[in-house]
Amino acid sequence: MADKEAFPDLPKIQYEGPKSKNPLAFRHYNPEEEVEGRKMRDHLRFSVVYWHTFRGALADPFGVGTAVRPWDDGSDSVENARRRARAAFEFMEKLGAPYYAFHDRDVAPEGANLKETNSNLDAVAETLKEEQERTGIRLLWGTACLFIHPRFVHGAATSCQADVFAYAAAQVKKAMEVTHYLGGEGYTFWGGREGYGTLLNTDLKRELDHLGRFLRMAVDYKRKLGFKGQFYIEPKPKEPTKHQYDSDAAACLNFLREQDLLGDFKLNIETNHATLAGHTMEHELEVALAADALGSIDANMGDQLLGWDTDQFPTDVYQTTQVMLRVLRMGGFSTGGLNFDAKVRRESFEPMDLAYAHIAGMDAFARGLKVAAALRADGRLREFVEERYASWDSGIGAQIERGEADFESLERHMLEQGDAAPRRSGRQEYLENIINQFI
Ligand code: XLS
Ligand code: NI
Ligand code: NI
Repeated sequence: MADKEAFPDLPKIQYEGPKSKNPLAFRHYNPEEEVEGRKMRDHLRFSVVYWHTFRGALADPFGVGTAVRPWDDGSDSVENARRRARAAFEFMEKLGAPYYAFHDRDVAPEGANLKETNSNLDAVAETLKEEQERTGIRLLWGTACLFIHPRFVHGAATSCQADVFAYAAAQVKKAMEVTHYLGGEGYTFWGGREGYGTLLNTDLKRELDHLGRFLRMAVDYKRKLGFKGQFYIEPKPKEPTKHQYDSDAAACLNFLREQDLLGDFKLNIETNHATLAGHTMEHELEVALAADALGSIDANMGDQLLGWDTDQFPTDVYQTTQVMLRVLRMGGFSTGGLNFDAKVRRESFEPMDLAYAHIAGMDAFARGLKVAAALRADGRLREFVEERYASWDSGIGAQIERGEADFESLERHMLEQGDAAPRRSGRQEYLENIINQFI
C-alpha cells in the first residue's frame, strides 16, 4: 500500500481560468497571480486540516461513519498512521496547498501510557518531517487534542482534577515540541472542554484561574524551548460544552488582558464559531483587528438552519469577500493563514469529495480576494465610512479625540449650538448594492 497512490484519480490541480468546466481545476485560484502587489498564494496561505480530512469518519449523532478511505486500515498502529501521513501529503501536494495543521492525536495513536503515546508521536513526526521536506508543504500550526479521551471528561486545564491538569500540561509540552521540530509557524489552543455543562457543579473562578495559569506555563515553556511560532486562542461559545470560556473574540481578549497574556497570543477566528456565538464572522474579525490580535482564520461556514458547528467548506463568496476585505486591511497574514477547518458532508463519502471540497473552498476564497481587492480599488466603501466620521476630523470632534474636551467644555459647546440633529443617512442598502456590483 505504501507505494501505491492513495488518490489515483486526482491529478495535480491547475488553474484553468473562470471559463473552465473541469471540476478538477481552479477557476479563480491562480497561485502566481498578483493581487495588490502580492501573489495569491501568499495572500491566502491555504492550509488543510488533518482531523476532518484524514481522521473524520463522517459519523453524526444518528449514524456511523460513511467515509471511504482505502489507504487507512482503521487500526491504531503506527504503521497505519505513517501510511495515512503519506496519503495526506500526496493529497495536499496534488491540491497545491502550502500548509497543513494537526492535533497530536490526529497524526499518531494514543499508547498504553503517556510515555508510549509520546514515542508514537515521535515516530510519526519523523514521517511528517520527511514528507514536509519532500513536498515543501509546511505546518501552519500544531495543537493538542484535549477533548476526545475520557480523562478529559471534566475539561483539561479547567478540570476539577489536578492530575488531569498535569496530564494536559505534559501533553501540550510534547505537542509544542513536535510543532517546533516540524518548523510550525504557530500553535493553537482551542479549549473544547474548557467550560461547563452546569454551574451547579462548577467553581467558575477557580477554573478560569487554572486556565490562566496553564497558558502562562505554556508561554514560559515556549521561551525555554526557543519556539518562535505564534500562539493562538480559538474562540467558540459552546459545543461540546454548554458554555466554553473562550466564548468569542471579546471574551478571549478580556481573559488574556486579565491574565496579562495579551502580548503572547493572537486569535484564530473560525467562521462557524462566530455564528454559533450569535455574531457574524466580520464582527469577530473586526473585534480581533481592533485589538491588533487577528492571527489566523479557520475557514469554513455553518448552515443557517442547523444550530451546531457543521464545519462546511466555505463556498459563499459574499462571506469570503467579507473575510478578505479584513485580511487585506490588516496588510495580510504574517504567521496565519486560511485553514480549512471544514469537513465534507456525510453524504460526500468518496475520497474524491475531499478534492472537490478543497477546490471549492480555495476558489471561493480566491474569488473573495479578487472581489475585495476590486472593492478597495473602487474606494467607495472606504470613502463612505471616512465621510461618515468626518465630524471627528476637526472642531469639537478632533478636540474630543485629542483628549482636550471634558463634560464642561462639551456642555458649553452644546448650549451655544442648541441641538444636534441627525445629519447623515447610514445608506445600508446603497452600500450592499456596491458589494453586489463586484460579485
Ligand atoms: C472545533 C475546533 C477545532 C480547533 C482545533 O470546533 O474548530 O477543530 O480548530 O482544536
Ligand atoms: Ni477550528
Ligand atoms: Ni470548529
